[in-house]
Amino acid sequence: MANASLRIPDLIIKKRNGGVLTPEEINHFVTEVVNGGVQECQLGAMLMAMYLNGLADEETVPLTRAMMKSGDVLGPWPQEWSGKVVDKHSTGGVGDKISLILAPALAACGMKVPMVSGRGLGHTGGTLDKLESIEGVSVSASKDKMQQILTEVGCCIVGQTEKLVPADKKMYAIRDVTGTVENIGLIAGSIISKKAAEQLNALVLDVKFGTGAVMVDERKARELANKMVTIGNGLGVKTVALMTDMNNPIGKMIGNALEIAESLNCLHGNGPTDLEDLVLQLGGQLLFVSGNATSTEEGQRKLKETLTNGQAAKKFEQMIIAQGADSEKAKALCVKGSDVWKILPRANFITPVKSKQSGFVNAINSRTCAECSLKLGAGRQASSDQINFAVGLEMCVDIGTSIKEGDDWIRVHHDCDVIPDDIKERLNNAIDVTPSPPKTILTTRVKDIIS
Ligand code: IUR
Repeated sequence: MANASLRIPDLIIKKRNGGVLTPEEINHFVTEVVNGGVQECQLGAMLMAMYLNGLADEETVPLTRAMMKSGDVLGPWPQEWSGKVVDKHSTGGVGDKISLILAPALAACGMKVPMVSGRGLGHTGGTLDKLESIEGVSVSASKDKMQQILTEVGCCIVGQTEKLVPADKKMYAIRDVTGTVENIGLIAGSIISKKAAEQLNALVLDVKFGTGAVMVDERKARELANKMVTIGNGLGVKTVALMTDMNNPIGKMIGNALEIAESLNCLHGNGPTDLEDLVLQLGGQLLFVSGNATSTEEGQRKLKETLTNGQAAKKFEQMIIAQGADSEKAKALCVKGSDVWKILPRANFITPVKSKQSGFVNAINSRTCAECSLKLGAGRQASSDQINFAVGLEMCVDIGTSIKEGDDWIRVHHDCDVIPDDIKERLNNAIDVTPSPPKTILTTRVKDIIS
């Protein structure tokens, strides 16, 4: 309810002067943002005051709660799902297809995963775009439809509706044009409000740092992770964050259909080790913190079993059918050993790029790979851009692989006749080959766990 005694200009002045807004003041402000009682210039001024003076935890928790309550929330979920409604959020990385594997694997463990996901914009790809590379799959679903899929299958991956967290939509649009995006409290509030609106019991956050991450700097990423964990727990969602290394792309594939193909391999227990490790580590934490495993190790074992016994792949098949895929095609796609390229879109040309040096692969610049993939058409530079689902990159080497001059190190899947020179040039520079093997090769991307 609007509180007539609180004037918007007074709240802006209080924050501008370094004051700490009360939950009532924050509630009033957010309510008025959605009701049209705050002018855009006032919202811009408040966001700048928040950006410059920072937000205390006493402010971020009520701010996030008010944002979450600004529109529809999912649920209430059936009583028998209590303790089982879980989700994961990633801050975005290159080749990040974790959701496509983790959601079905969790569903196969009896969890309910109402995953509201995003589209790609900029250098990282979006889970929704990847799913849409499967013909017929729709990523829009009403609340009722989501509940039906969760009842029948256990997981769905869909986009945000207009009604879910409308305050974030308004605030983000103004942050984008007022230089106030990069504030930890505002970013954390924006992310957690959307996840909390799913009415989760537990949430695991994959907070990435390194060349391919949105937040390159590890210290900043850690600050964001801590803030999100505080807010999530403050809203009653058991929240844990994993700090993960994003200096090299995840798995071997970058691009929409290519990442679906790699996800299916992983769902059948044949994924690249770094990809499977991250799925198991994130999911193991989630099963543990939600009380569905006695330890993270037990959680990991349960999930691993679903990848080897075919249950996770079956859940993926059921999920895409429930979201609109043709059932015969879905079955043909998801059966173990399937030729997925009979179903998925394939690029017209596959051209290898050769190493210019002999030695050992020391690093692969994930940001450069992502930007090249984007330029081939796998992502969008503006939100209205059309995506080419078939194009992308397929890496032939791992960190530490011994390589000779002239060996293929990456294959470019493209629809243009020849790979543009600038992409070739950039890919030539994306691989770092050294005379001796790297001193350390990461056995896991997980650097730290914050709970
Ligand atoms: N993703 C979000 O959901 N919100 C934000 O503010 C940013 C990324 I930056």
